[in-house]
Amino acid sequence: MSTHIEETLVLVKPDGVERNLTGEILRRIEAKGYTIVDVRMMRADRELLVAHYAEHEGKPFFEPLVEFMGSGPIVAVRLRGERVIEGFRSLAGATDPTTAAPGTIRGDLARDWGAAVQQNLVHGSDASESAARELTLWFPQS
Ligand code: DAT
Ligand code: MG
Repeated sequence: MSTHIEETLVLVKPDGVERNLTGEILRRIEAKGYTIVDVRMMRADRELLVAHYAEHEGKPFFEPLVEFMGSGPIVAVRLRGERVIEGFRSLAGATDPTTAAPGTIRGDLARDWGAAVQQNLVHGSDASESAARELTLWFPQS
């Protein structure tokens, strides 16, 4: 049987760090069996965030999103595993925390606090091309 080991970028967003959910989120990732290859806590500057969310530039939620992502520290994780890109997206749940399924990070731990769907705790790359691009942005040395 062929294997498909790959890497993805996970971000614990400022709301996750602020709410002391970093440990709970990393616990779920490790319990699933994925490998944390690298982790760093940092504040992202605007240049990094604009590059990270380039696909959303021009959308009405872009500026508030960049502002929110720069509002506090973020924990960036390089994660490795079999089909981890798809697998972490499944652990994270749907973008809108109000409708994200129970059992998922967003479904269990996030909700609409009046800030639309912005404060949804985590980011996960959505494809191998975006994972490679985003990992280079957040982990330029590794
Ligand atoms: P995801 O984070 O599930 O990959 P996305 O890439 O479509 O979702 O959007 C990136 C982030 O932007 C998302 O986590 C929260 C925010 N966002 C998306 N759609 C939004 C909307 N309609 N209004 C406000 N924020 C939104
Ligand atoms: Mg996305």
